[in-house]
Amino acid sequence: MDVAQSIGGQFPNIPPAPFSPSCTSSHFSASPKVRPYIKLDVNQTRKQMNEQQRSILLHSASCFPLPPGVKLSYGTAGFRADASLLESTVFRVGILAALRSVQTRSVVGLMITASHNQASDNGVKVADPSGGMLSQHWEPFADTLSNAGDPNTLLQLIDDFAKKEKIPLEGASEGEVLLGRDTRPSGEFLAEAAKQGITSIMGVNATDMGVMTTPQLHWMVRSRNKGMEASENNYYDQLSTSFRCLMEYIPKGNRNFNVNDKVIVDGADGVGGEKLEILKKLLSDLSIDVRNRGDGVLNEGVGADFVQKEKIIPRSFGPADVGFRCASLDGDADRLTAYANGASTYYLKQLGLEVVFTPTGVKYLHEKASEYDIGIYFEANGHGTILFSESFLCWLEGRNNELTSTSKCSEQQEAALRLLAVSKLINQAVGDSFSGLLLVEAILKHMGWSMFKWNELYHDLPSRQLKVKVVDRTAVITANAETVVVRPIGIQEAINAETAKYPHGRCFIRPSGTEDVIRVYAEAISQEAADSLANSVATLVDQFLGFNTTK
Ligand code: 16G
Ligand code: MG
Repeated sequence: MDVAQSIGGQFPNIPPAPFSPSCTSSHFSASPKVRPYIKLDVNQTRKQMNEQQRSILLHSASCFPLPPGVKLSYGTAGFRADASLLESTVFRVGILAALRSVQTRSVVGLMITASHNQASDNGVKVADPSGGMLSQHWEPFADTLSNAGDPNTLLQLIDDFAKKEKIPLEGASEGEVLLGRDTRPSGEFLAEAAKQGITSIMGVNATDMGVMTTPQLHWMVRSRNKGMEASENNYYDQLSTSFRCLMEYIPKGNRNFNVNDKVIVDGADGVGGEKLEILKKLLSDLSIDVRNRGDGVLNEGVGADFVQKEKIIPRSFGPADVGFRCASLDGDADRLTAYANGASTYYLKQLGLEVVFTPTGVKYLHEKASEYDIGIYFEANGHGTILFSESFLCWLEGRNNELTSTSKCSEQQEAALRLLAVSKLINQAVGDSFSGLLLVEAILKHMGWSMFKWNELYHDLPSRQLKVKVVDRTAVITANAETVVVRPIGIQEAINAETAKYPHGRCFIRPSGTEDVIRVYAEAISQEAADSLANSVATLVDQFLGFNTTK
């Protein structure tokens, strides 16, 4: 079943397509022109439209040459690099997103962000019609397309791929790509390149949604394809309404228990801070103090990644905040400060829950979680969400209707209503720091737990994460959801021997999907032991693969 069918997608109402962009500089205007009507017989039309398509592509591609020496890969979550190198890549991803929209006859998303990376970087990724990440079988095409050396090669690649994937490019197709970007200064000119790429495929429209969080864009794509209202205000409305509903159903005994209604949020000086300012105005039961709203440098000494990796409080937080609940978002607001390591796995297993591992990356977790009625996924770095299957939600709606007629306002019905509200509060398309934050607040209130009580459920194991520069990170091949290294031969045995020296020690290495490094992660019984294990294994990595600098 293709994606459009599986989500019951409805084809959007699409305005006239732009036609034949002309370029005078690399940033040209995207004002749509109406396609002229040419009256020919069917075969002639097909040929004529193909030629139009070819010439549009050749012409626009010549405006976005690949900078010499640049070779990028789609990676774990799209392309990322210094923004000055990305214009051509973003243009090509625009083409790819348009082709995906034509193929699936659905709305697709294109997000320009480099998340937690430094402000001078940027990146681009595609949201599939389901609202999730781009289908993995399109990733090799993303790589070859973005690295095509000249317009003719690019055209040939598109032609071959369109044939293989049965994407109709005769000009009679329609499509729409929603375009979002974070607050990086380079976002605006890269969005122009994306528009040119999108509109280079005839019949496809680029809808610029402006500055938004990554989860907002994914949510909009999903909602549009489900035929639901999908504006930014609809998003705030859904989150605030479901949060209010959860507040209404707090068990009576716990209503006044959690005295402190304030939470302080570090917005990473990115898009999350400014958008949270809008959302918070709609929430009456919670007071959110947003810091690092964009007045400092994005991700510099702030944000979820900084807090998790450096284990330091972010800028603008100090002794006066001790005792308050605090949270950090990342640069595009799809992460909420770290909440998982080996100790949480152990705790969940003790509760009798099934715990499954996947390789690193939202796309793998999301896919696995969608196999369950309720699948909760999370990464140690703060990505995660909860997925409810369509069939479970359908059953729950039915159960709720049944209870309305037999036992309205019973505890059972309140439980059903709560679950339904959770399924609307938590972003079903992708991990979302806003919905994660609000759900945590609702659960603490529901349970009548203070932050201290919550913190006492289990104790995180001390851990350390390091990165090591190596000659070629692709030389590291892992298996079993990245828990075992199979290449280079001998390194896993050396890691095992080192780890065995530490009580409760665990250590994994893997090539990063976003940086040219090998990541080393270690856990042990004390911070000193975790640091020491991580350092020893980093030395091993350097000996096996590196420049041998850590002697
Ligand atoms: C990206 C991924 C994230 C993964 C991280 C690993 C998405 C939206 N994000 O941020 O899931 O944990 O890369 O990066 O897919 P690393 O391989 O450099 O550690
Ligand atoms: Mg992010």
